[in-house]
Amino acid sequence: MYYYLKCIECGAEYSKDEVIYTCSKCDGLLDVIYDYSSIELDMEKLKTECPSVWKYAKLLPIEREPVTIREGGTPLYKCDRLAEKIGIKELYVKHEGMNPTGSFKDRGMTVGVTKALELGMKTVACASTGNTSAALAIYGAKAGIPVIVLLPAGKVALGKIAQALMHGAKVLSIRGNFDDALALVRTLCSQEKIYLLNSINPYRLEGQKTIGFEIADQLGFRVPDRIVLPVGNAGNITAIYKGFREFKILGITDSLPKMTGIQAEGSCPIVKAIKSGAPEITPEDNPETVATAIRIGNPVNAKKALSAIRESGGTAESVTDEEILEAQKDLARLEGIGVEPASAASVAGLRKLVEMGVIGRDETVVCITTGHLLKDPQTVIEVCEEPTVVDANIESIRKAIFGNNK
Ligand code: AN7
Repeated sequence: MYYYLKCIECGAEYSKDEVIYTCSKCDGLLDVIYDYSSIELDMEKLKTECPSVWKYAKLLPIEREPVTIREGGTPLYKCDRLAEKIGIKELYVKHEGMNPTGSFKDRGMTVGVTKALELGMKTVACASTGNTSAALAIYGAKAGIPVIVLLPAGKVALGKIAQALMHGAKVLSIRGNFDDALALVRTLCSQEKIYLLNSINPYRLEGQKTIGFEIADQLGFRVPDRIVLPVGNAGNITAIYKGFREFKILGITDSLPKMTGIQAEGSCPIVKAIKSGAPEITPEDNPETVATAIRIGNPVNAKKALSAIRESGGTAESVTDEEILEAQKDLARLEGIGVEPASAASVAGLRKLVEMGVIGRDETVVCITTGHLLKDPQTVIEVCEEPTVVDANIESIRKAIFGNNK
């Protein structure tokens, strides 16, 4: 398969055999470039096979047997009760929490870890707000190679740390935030023969673009008007847009969705850049939010994400922690969809943008819920009522359920 890497800033090109993350001339972000005219898809298979990351292997930059634990193929739920509450006609939720490790990061890691093996790299590393480290730990374990993860101390949800530890990663809790951890792991990977698997690595995003493929696929090769998703490092919004663009280039679909990114109010450099029209983001030094997954002040993929949002006619909006937690309950109680706080930002953002009149009530919208409820049990304990403790007899049970009058 023919493809190469190209700098989005200066256009410099790099061979697929190079271990490189950003342009060595100008430090710009790299994109994976294909010759689409040489890609032949089996349309019969595309229309009949169940969605999964590797269903779309002809559009992925991998030649060897993949390191896979069956990622992708997550459900796209039609959410009529939630749609009614928000006041829009057609709402779907793509629940990425149903991936093997409970987040969308598995899509990037099945491709990224396979690429590490292809390049002959024998150790992999990342910085993470949690989910990336969980996914890397698991795919590294499956591949049989050592994994190093750098986490911001005290700011990673319990379920994610549990995964990184149990699957055998070397877990370093650093006294600093995610942005500090990312800078450090980039230095480490430049000094040692360790493969960097944060989303600055363009191959990660190739795996994640399959979310776009799957949404079109699951809607019968129809494209929704809009995709709404949480934004942290801004890789996923970039990747999903690329997926939709590729399906359009290949003639499988005929339009593009408006890419709409949601950030937490205390951590929203992309939103500020979109609202001010600035060409670049201004990093935030002390990002803070209950949605620790997206507690990121200096998103590395900002340049790509700003283009995706602007080019598609989308937008970006911020939401408060309270709005996030309310949306988390709505997803859970109206639709049976259990998500971690960052994921609920998508629905909180949709509600706000509908109320503001920015999103039309007749639009077909897909919200991406990026991570599973069980990733962050601690926040659940803090925001839900405690269990009622009762004596082990039927009278006490009845009293607890019905009160005194029954
Ligand atoms: C649940 O794990 O950055 O905008 O280190 O875990 O592509 O960064 C997590 C990000 C949204 C944001 N929702 O996606 C990490 C990390 C959840 C996440 C995002 C993350 P990007």
